[in-house]
Amino acid sequence: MNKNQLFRRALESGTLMTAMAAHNPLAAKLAEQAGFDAVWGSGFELSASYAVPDANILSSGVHLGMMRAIASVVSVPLIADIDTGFGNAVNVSYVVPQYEAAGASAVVMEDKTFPKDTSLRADGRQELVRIEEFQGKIGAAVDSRCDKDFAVIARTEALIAGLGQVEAVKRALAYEEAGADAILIHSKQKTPDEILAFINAWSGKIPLVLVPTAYPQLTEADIAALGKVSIVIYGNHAVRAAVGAMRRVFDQIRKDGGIREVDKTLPSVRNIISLQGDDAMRRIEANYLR
Ligand code: SPV
Ligand code: MG
Repeated sequence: MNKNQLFRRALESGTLMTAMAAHNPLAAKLAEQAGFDAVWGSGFELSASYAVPDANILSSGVHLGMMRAIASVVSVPLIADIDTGFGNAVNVSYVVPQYEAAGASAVVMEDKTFPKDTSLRADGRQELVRIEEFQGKIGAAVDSRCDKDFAVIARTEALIAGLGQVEAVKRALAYEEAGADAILIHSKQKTPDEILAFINAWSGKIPLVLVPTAYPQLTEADIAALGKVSIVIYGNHAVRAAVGAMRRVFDQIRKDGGIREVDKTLPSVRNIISLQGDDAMRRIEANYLR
């Protein structure tokens, strides 16, 4: 089975998949080694790694290039975060095949206006496009994919925009009707109540996807028990872990006036060389360098 078939089968199996965010191939490799089922090609993380806001400041080409680099080093499926699809349905028709060709197994597209503002920021500027317009964008995504196993996940930001449950459910059902393979329902409430109410009200046939950053108390066991969720995405834990670790080490080196103390706390250079794929290069060397 190829990655797309694997992802499609898992999506439809009713079991919970876990996806860890990555902003570069190294993070994706570490996520795979840790046992996550998939990699989340997070726009938030990539923006953070460029130190710019998650607001379509980076071009689709920058994100696409990173997705290609990530997909080329991991064997688990990659779910690419294409934000709003970089424009209207015409833009979506052009970018979706590019993400497919880059090695992603799915895209997640959200129903906000382009350019977007990031979802979890307090007082973010959250404006949604009309339901019909987003249905057209889903149709464009579905019809422009080459492989029917490549998944199109529609994301509604109705709860993020404060529009309430009725609007969120109405949008999600409309997106299912338009051909989406799953619905990502996002919330920034500090408790899971809002998400649990949505899941309870969900009468669609396609599975749900959650990003529990704001309500971390909801565990994988809790989510699996709900029965309607097929993917849990950990949206920004790679970049937050990296920021925390770098800060600690950099501060320690400044405090100590050198690297003697931190050196023993860090992964070895040998470990990094191994993550670079050194074994594969040595095999090529042995076979072909003459
Ligand atoms: C991302 O990781 O880019 C996401 C999830 O879209 S969030 O940042 O929570 O909107
Ligand atoms: Mg995003």
